[in-house]
Amino acid sequence: MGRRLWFLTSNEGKLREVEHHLSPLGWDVEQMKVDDKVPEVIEPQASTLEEVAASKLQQAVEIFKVIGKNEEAVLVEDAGLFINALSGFPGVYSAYTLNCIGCEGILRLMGDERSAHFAAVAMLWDGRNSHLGRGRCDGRIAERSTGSEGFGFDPIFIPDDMADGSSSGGLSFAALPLHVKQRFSHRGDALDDLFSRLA
Ligand code: ITT
Repeated sequence: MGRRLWFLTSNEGKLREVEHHLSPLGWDVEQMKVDDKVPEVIEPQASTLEEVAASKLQQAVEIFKVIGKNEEAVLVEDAGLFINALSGFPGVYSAYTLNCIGCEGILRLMGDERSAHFAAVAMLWDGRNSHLGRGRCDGRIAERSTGSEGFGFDPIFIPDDMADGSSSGGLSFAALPLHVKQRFSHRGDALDDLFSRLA
């Protein structure tokens, strides 16, 4: 049995990807719940993913303190889609934007210039200290929505080919199986950055 890691997230897609990435490294990832419910987190109005992640982590640790679990390991993550032609929008407002206008709304805002990136900040409380990892995936906004895997903006994001030769073959994240998305993903990258600092 691995070491337990509580992940505070309400997003089942993120949960699946984090489990997939960390279980081979010996972590038992469990969604953080209190009384069978994911605790509600207040996301601050902030201009960076780092600030949002730090606030989520602080709230997670506070909740664990109240129930006497503050020596356990807790993970949070904040991510966003940054579109160059829209000056980085939706960025830290990605969750709100997805709820309001969805992938189709983003497609309607796009012109010829379609470059974009996903970024993620993962933060871990190891029971004593906090640690941070950053990840990024460059790519472009597709002409239309495709694929049924993944979540969020996956149907409209096509990752660039990587330096190691990996290519999505022009497919969106939502058209790739989870283990292939993880090779490109900002989330996998942020987790690798974070856990390499712990090693
Ligand atoms: P938490 O409970 O973990 O905060 P969330 O869905 O609110 O879950 P964020 O605050 O990090 O997550 O919001 C990021 C938004 O960007 C959200 O709408 C996601 O669907 C989207 N997003 C983040 N990573 C993504 C990915 O890998 N693929 C597609 N969309 C992604």
